[in-house]
Amino acid sequence: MGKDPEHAKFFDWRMALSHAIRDRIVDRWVASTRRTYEQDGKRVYYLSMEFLIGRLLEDGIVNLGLVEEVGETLRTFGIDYRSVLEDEPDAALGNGGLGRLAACFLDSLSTIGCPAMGYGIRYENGLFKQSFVDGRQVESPETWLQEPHPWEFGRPEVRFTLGFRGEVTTENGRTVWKPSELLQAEAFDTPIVGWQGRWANTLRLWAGRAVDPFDLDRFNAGDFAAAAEHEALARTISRVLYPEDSNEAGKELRLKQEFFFSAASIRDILRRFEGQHEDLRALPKKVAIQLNDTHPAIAGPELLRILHDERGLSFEEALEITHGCMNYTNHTLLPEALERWDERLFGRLLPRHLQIIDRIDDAHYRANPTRLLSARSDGQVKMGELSFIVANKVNGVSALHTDLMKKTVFKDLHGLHPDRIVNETNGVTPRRWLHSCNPGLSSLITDSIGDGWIADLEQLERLEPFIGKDDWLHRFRAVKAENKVTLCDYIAERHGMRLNPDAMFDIQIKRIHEYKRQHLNILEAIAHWQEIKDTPGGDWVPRVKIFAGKAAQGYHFAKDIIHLINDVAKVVNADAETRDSLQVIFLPNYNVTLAEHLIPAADLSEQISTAGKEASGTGNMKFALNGALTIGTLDGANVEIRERVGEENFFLFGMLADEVMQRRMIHDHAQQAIAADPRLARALEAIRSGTFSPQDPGRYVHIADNLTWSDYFLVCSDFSAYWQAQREADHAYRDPDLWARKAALNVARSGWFSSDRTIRGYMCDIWGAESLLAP
Ligand code: 26Q
Repeated sequence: MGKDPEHAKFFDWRMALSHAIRDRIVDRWVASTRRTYEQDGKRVYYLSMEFLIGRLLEDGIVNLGLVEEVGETLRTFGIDYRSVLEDEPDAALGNGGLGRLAACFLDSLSTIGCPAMGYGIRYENGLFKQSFVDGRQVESPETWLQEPHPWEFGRPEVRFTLGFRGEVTTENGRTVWKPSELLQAEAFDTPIVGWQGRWANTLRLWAGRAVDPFDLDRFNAGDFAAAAEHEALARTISRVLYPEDSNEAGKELRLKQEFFFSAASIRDILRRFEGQHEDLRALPKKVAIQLNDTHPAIAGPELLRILHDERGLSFEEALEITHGCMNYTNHTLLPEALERWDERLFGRLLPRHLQIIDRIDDAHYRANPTRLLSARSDGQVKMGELSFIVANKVNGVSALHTDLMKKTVFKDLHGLHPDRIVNETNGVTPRRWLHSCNPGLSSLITDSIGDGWIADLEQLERLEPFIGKDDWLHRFRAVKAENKVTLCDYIAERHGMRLNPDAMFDIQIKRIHEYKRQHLNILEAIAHWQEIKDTPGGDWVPRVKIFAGKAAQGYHFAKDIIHLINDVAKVVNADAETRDSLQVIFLPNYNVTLAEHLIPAADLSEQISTAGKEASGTGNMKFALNGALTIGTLDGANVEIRERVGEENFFLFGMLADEVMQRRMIHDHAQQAIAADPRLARALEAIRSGTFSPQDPGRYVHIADNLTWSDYFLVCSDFSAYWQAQREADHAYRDPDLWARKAALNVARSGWFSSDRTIRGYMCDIWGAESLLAP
């Protein structure tokens, strides 16, 4: 780093260490790439608008097996290893579950040795930073690239020129699109190394650049600002991650981002293929493309356009090849989150693609003339339908979600193509989400069954015989207790609040959404607080309720829920009567790193979405794997978690997905529920009357009104059952051995939720890809 150790900051140590680790990764990376070329098997391309990576240094150290060596080396300089790791900013190139899933998949693809590449956007500003001012969310830009990023390799020679708008004409019988607005995509590569460094794949992120970065004529004419204007405009395309995780506004820049990275990736894939092969008809044998939701759906029409317009294949042949390569993962059934574009906006930006989409619709109709199911209708381009029609396989992300896809959004298309929809239940990488984030539990597991579980998580079931042994269970309890103390110290240091480490740590961390029902959780906390105040000396099971999560900037109701929770926390934490029994805290700026701190310390995992709304959830898996019990509805992957860990080790409550649909037919469902449960009525009244906002008593009237008069997500209707489940959790927590046994069974039986299992499923059911590692 060009510095004397005496003057080096943590930043310098981190950079020096990162470069040392990076050197060791590069060897494996080059070897993997070479092997991939030699074998010439099928390659997998994972196209995603989001990769929520978090930090990378610890990943590299852990995967190369250098933890001891690095620790010792730093010690000789008098430098603390953890402090160096903590200096790294998160790569927050995603909003939540979908982006984090992509990051876990990269880790598993490399661990398994599947030749694969992730494609995305190199956002200069990742997901906004969240802070609170008087309890309200305030956003500020995230600037992870302001300091040098040691993990990426710029590839200025890998560039593609792309265009928007312009004319579609015919030349010698071929259709030609002449875009009028050009820009370039420049590649930046990050190696993703797998467990034990046996394989490394590439994450390739595209950055926007001007075709002609500097206008010399304008410069010479003295207009210096205008001379650089091109470059500034081109760079805006990869400037910022859209912070909405459900699509509302059909923003032009968003569609441009989608086309930008999809088109650059398709060209890169074709260039690589054509470097090794002659016949484009072999493409489906060599290339599997996975669309992470509909955000890269335009990759389908773009591939088709190149094959037909530029390479001269017939439309039918081009469509067949495209269909043979493309697959689509659906992550939501919420109607407002299904991507749709106004056809005028779409046609202005991508005139040729609109024509191609019409031809896809025509071809689909001719092959299936029974019904009209088109990607373009009602003046809109429907990206879900487009993706379904183009894709070879379409998958849901949990058993329940896949089933509901067949019955709801894709009912008619599923009728036409009954073999197209498959299920691949999500998973999480055990390297980050157990081994690295929870070293205490990781060591206990390895002491008990060896370290084979890290790359073969179902080995965790071999823990079951240990759970009956008192001394083992005591060690298990001690690990959790220690993790809780560590978290208490972390929170005290950063947020000035001392939590009671003996209390049950009850944690809900995820994006703030009405369907995820953080307001159900805080309502129960209010009712619980009121009940404690009724009998202050009572024998209560102490609770610490921890919340964290960001709300989309324009989602006002979600922001009001954050404000409410912060206001409730203020009142409750200041209450001397209740403070030994109940504490509430909302931690700011939830991100991957904060999750790594929180999850190992959790006793209770809140997974309380309205049934039928959460496609899968993946936080639920991380908690179970780290020995938290779930309180949850039968939604998303909760269903499969409960099946595996055992119903007696899961606090189930609430309506089922079909009961939810029934209940909504009752026009006064909320009032009925409120009338039937005095605790709910009293908690709502406290919100309505300003108990938590005494200086501004009307602040939360609209929340109480919404819950009373509309309550689309059935918070009131599920309240009593939720309350009951919480009391069952209290009851179980009173018996520490019983609780520890249940928690340990959650760990032992969660091995199936490894993203290694998920990726093997994709390889076998969807991609037809094989590992290039010796078994
Ligand atoms: C689309 C268009 C315009 C602007 C934004 C968007 C957009 C961006 C992000 C729409 C959706 C998302 C993210 C969705 C998401 O994270 N879904 C979650 O995916 C997880 C992985 O499968 C599941 O576990 C969660 O249940 C699901 O909510």
